[in-house]
Amino acid sequence: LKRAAEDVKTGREDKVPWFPRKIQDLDKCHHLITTYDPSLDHSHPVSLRLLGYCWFVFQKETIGDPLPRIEYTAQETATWREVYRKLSSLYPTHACTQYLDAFQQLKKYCGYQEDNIPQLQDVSGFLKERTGFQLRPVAGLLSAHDFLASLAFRVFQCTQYIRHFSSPMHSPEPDCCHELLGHVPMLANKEFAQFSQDIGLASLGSSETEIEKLATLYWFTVEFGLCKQNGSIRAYGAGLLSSYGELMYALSNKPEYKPFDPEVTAVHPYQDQAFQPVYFIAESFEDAKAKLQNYSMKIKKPFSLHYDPFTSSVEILNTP
Ligand code: NLE
Ligand code: FE2
Repeated sequence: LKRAAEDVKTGREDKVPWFPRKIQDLDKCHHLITTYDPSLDHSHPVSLRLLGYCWFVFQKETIGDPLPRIEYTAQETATWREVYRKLSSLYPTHACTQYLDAFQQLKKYCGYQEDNIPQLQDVSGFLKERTGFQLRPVAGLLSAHDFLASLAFRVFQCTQYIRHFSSPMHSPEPDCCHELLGHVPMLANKEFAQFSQDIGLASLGSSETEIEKLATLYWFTVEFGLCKQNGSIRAYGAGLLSSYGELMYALSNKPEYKPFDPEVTAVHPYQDQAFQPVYFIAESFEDAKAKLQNYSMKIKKPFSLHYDPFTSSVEILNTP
């Protein structure tokens, strides 16, 4: 059977590099660049216990499995409380309306409150109903390649451990505060979900150079994006919405601002250890989405892709 299938493969197929074509293929895409090793990072140690657990789960996890429920310690919950309280006080004036709407819903349906760290399983179920996004636990930094590929299937890879209590207001690494307070509310928005998936789809079968540019686009939008809203500027980037320090800074008029333009944004240098030196402002999600689609169409690939939401798979079209 295997031989027969290979014989059927034409020369055309060979031009298409391997990438996940269906959601289950994501189980083959988790090349961690680094497992976050708290013993090597004394400024931001995270709980070893949780990290070890995530790592274990991650190795076994397959798409569709229920996500592990974590019993957080009193100290971890206290860290969450501090982060949650401080950030909630800023959201009404700093977060975009799409974020604020979703945040209300998450309080109502997913246990978002200061004394409770929401469980990924509950949040994943909520997102699935709103936008079809689902969460998957991950133990460290994934390659941009794998991370972006999962977005193509509306799968968002999430850490489950929490930042160290000594630095609640900013963390250079993702942690569950970042995922739950930064990413999740935005992923509940249809327009934004589509924008995120579009970055993922653009990455499938692209060269490493193109993927690096898409990762940079992702960085300045999904992580650190600002947008115009009723005459003012608001944050929609998760890295801002999960960091009290940077959220204030980003809207303080001190940093440099540039209009979101994929061609420019994709090649702008970025750094991940301190606040961003520049932020890109989108006119609206509609506009950002259209600009990104236009940008993606120009990425040279010997085929085009169509995502089929019924089967959660991509179809390859127009191979020469
Ligand atoms: N700086 C963000 C925070 O403190 O939550 C995390 C950014 C991860 C890319
Ligand atoms: Fe993130």
